[in-house]
Amino acid sequence: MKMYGDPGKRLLEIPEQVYPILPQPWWKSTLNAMQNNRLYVFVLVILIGTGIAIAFINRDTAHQQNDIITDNQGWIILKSLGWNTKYAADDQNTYNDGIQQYQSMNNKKSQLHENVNHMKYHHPPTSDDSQKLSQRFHPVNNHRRSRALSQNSNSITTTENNLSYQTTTQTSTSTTSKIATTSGMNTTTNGVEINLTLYIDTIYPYGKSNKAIISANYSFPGPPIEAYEGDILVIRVINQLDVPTTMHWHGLYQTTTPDMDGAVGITQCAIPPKNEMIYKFKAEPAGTAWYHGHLLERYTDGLYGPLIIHQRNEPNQDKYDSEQVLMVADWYNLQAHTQLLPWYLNPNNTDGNEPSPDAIVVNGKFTEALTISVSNSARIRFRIINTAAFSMYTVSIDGLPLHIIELDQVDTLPYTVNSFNINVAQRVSFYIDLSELSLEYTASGNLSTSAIYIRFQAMLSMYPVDILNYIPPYEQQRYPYPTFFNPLYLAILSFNGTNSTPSYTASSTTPALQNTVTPIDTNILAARPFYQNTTGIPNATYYLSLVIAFYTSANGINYAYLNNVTYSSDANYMSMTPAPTQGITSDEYAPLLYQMVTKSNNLGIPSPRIEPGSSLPTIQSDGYGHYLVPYEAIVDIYLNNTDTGEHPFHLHGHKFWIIATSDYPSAEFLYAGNYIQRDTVSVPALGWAKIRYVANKPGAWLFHCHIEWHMSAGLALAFITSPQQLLAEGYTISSDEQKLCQALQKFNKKQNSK
Ligand SMILES: [Cu+2]
Repeated sequence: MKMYGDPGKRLLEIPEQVYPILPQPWWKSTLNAMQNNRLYVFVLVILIGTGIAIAFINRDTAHQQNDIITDNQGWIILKSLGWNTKYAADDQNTYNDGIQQYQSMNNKKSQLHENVNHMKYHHPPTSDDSQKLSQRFHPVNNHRRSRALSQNSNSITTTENNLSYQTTTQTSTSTTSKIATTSGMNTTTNGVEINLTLYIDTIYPYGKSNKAIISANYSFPGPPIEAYEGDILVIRVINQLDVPTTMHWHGLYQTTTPDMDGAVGITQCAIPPKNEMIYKFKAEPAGTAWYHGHLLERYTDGLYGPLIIHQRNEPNQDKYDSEQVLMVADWYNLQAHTQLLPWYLNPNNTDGNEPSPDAIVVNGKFTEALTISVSNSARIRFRIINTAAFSMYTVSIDGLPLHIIELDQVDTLPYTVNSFNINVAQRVSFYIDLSELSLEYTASGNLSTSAIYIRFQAMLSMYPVDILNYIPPYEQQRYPYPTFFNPLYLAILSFNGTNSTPSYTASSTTPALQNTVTPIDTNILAARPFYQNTTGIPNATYYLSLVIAFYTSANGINYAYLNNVTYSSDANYMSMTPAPTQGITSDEYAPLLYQMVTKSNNLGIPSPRIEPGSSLPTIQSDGYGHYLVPYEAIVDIYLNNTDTGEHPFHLHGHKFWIIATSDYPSAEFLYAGNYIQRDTVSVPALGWAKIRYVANKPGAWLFHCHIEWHMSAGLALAFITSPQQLLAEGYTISSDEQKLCQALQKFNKKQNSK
């Protein structure tokens, strides 16, 4: 794909095999079929006719220039990528299903262009809007804050980027001038505004399973979004589902835009069907981020995609020539929210067993269906994103050392490993150099091969059952793809440019490599930050100890608890405990962030106080999972895990230092003053993790286990950071945000009266 406004220059190499671009694969399949059966000529004629008709309909509503498609309002629609055709072409019924799906999808798409014009909240940002947003961003405040921060932390913040809101190019509604605007990124170091559209709708790429995938722009996974650090992303999320949804931008700071975080119930109301929300935020920090639905279990059913933020000078740029994103995830044959969750949170599920995944997918493809074709001297940066609902994986490539250079949007010095673990929501970048390939894996070596396996090995210790010999009680049907879970996923790296497959059989264990290590821990604490911190990290000023536990509640359901509180949110349809009657409450139509404004003096959360166990004041909660954090508090959090599973905890809007874990306690002393920062920490089973973060952003920030099932079981809390500072910075609830809540209320009322 091409970078917007930078035609011809490929920043991110995504081979067609990984993200086949429709409709070419269908034509190919049809042509192949034609050779076998003349009946298909008839089908082809119908298809071409339909295609011409659709093209004609689209002619006036969609403008196409090179790779960039815009709608009739000038919004960029990212191309549909990532469609899987392998299984659809495998048998006749599935193939025919697929053609029908594709046709109805195209019809739907052409209708969309008309529908959006009549939407209540449809409006591309006008120059007036940009001005209003600039005022709300308070660049002067940022300037002060980032200077203050740079003295006591190793956050990499440049003041010139914070000021870029003032220089943001005004958006125009004309298509031609929009493209001209984005091309400005070549000539200026200030961020530019990138306007994108994501249609959220269901697709059925695997015909026989009847599994509806929630897609962004009719793509699974969603299309890659790319920007340079400091750019302003303006992303219009249009909900074409028949249920509400939101979008969370995982790993983004959201400095001065706490309302753009996408966490339903925390920072916004859900977007009801046939409504939209325009997210506007700065692309920072640089690195591998991702976007995903943040309501119910939407992302388990496919709603996720990569969000890559480049730097104009990448620290390890001289080590690689091209890039490749790999999103690894659990595949479930059944719908997450309507079918799996009712089974999971149920008195009959006494052990609280999580639903077992049916397969592993990488970039939407099943094992051995994904081939990456390169030259035999390629140097590639892989960006691995674990987008699974449940599983963690060990990643390796046969015969190649992996040089890790990024963890969760933090650049590291190259750290060479044989393999590494990645837990849910974590990201790891590494580069490979094919000139380092072990001799036996080359064409002239023992194996005489010109392709090798990229391996994702699911860690079996995560699963509560013997997953290899287990049929979940809710599985009633066999599907054309593996119903029995195969823990070893193989992608193919072909290095003679002909899509060849490996000439050898993959062993069940990672082949040993000389001169490499295997990291001690899942968080890879031994990797060293690229930007060495000479002044150390700030001392903690506050303390919080959190005990992770799972146990059966009075209603017989196995819930998750942080300090004996299972997080309950009406907005997320998690309503196990009675909501508080005063103070900050769970309100579907008034997210926590809005309540910080409307009742800032009446939140009902005590201030920090000294408690046994620490000389530092302990952060307090209201007993419902809302924790009040003073502005610029430096908080040490101890996570004590009483559960037998490893839990990936994610903090929205912030990075934190990982000081040590029970898997690597000596890290605290070995790396004193220069700990690695991440935004997701894997807390070892029956172990602990110690992290530290600076509460430098007023707002409501979710802190939760990223295993989707555990989140639904209540393993979450919200940090309420300084309502006073939020007001002092001039934050107000916009009229669009209020309208969205009203629209949701209206939608729910209509649903309830049905
Ligand atoms: Cu968990």
